[in-house]
Amino acid sequence: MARTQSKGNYLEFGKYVTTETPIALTIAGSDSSSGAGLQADLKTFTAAEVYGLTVATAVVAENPLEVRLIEPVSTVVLEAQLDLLFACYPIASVKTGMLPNAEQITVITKHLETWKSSHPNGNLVVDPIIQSSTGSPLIKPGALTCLVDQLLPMADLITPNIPEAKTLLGAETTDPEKLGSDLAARFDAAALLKGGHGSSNTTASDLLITEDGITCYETNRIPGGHRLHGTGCTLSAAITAYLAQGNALEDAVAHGKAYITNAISHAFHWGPDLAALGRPR
Ligand code: PXL
Repeated sequence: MARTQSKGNYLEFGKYVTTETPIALTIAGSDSSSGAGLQADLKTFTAAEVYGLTVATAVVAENPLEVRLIEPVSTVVLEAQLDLLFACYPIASVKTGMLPNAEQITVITKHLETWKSSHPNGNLVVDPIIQSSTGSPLIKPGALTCLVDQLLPMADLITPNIPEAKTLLGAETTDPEKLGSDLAARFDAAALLKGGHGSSNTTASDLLITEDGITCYETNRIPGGHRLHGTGCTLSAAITAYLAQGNALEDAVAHGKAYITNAISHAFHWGPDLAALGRPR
């Protein structure tokens, strides 16, 4: 039967977006295969019942086997998206993902400074994406200093994996506790060291370092989970959404960890050559 009266916009599964629905923004690249990037973020926001906004930084033509082509958007296109969204939505949380070059980082930092000055309780989650899981660089090497000098000092939460943390700090150590503490101290932010690509075969642990101490979030490693791309983006997006819902950081990370663990256990699985698609049986 046709619906005659609309109460608002559909979020998902018949739930309506109301004026109470928290709003989160992702500033990220478009992943054509939707495992990572702004598609992963938007799906995650929606699943967490947060209204998601997207600012695209680049179009990435990829599938789980390869990144074929990356086209960053111009700063004019970037700025228009940021202007329009910040002008009319009460954004509770912002997540940044793939930021391909220094010019973009400067524009984004300027907009986030203005947003933060009018939203002192707003949460900024910076996921410092450096390369795809297939090894393609997603940020120009020269732009890393810009990320470190301009954007990271504004972050409330930084969510690197171990290689990203090492690069940002120019560190040799792979000790997650040391990397997390050094990042938190350097940028006066909380740091979540994502261990999804870590060395243990049996557990997947993420370490949250805040000024209150260290919390370890550990789950059993799901076989094949390390072969999925976008798990890091999805975890950071889930935390961003749960922060927008008003959760304290420790709770947002715990809910985010539960979300990604469930998502991995229901994801497509790949054959040994990464060619065969199929659902886990
Ligand atoms: O998973 C990292 C990542 C982030 N953002 C975009 C990507 C990828 C991986 O390929 O394409 C847009």
